[in-house]
Amino acid sequence: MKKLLTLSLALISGLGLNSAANAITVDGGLSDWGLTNQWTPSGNVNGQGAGTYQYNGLNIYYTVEDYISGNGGRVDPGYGGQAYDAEALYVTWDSTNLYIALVTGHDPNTKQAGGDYAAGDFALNFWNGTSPDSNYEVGIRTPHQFSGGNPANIGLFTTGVYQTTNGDWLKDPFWHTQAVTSLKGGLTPMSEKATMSIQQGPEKMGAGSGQHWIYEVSVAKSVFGALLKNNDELNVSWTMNCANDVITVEDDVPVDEPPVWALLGLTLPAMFWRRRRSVR
Ligand SMILES: [Ca+2]
Ligand SMILES: [Ca+2]
Ligand SMILES: [Ca+2]
Repeated sequence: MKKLLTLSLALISGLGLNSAANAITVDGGLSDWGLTNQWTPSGNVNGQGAGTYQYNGLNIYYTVEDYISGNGGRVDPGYGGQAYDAEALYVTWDSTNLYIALVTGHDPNTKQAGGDYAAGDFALNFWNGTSPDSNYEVGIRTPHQFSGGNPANIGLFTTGVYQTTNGDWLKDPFWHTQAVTSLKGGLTPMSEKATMSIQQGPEKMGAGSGQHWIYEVSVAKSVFGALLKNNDELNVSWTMNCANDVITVEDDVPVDEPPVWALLGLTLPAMFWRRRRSVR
């Protein structure tokens, strides 16, 4: 009897922790995604691939497209090698937030000048059915603050979230893809902001090494409103303003579930009662 009670309490507190704790901290580090210097907790998926893994109670979707070397620096559809490599994109939800993590070889402080192209913004496409539509409903702005010589895109920021139509986006200027790059200027952000941390990442990530930068983002789930009710899928995309390398990750839109406490309230007493009876 006492053992059972202890077990039940352990189960309750364990589940409670998983559902309530902020499993992701927006700090530009990926240990909370289960990543050190490999692309998934279990390995490097060959530097290429898409899928899902579980970590710390989170269901994480990923896409990895790591350019290593050769091929004239082609990062698909454009060129530029490591400096224009969008390497991996991760997305997950907890009970309150959407989280995004990006690994790229593109320096967040790259200025748009002399043939160099600045970082784009995060583009969110909600959709239904078997293949994505090409309408981007939400954008999250990267900081793009280039005051003096300061590395102003490195740090912790609160940044604008925008409800968008495709007309609010700049498009791939060179490669004839449907990709969107940056939000246009002069748009009005929603009242709720996103939190974004941009930091230099590990020298070695996956099979490749060199400079890596991490973008880590959180946005309150409540921002998306009816988009969550009306859609099953979410594609998150990111690229630079030249769209030399576009990366996209596909995720399920979370369905509203009854809280864990309500589920436990219904099932635990029943389990407990049955076990007691069978012991006698
Ligand atoms: Ca983190
Ligand atoms: Ca790539
Ligand atoms: Ca859409």
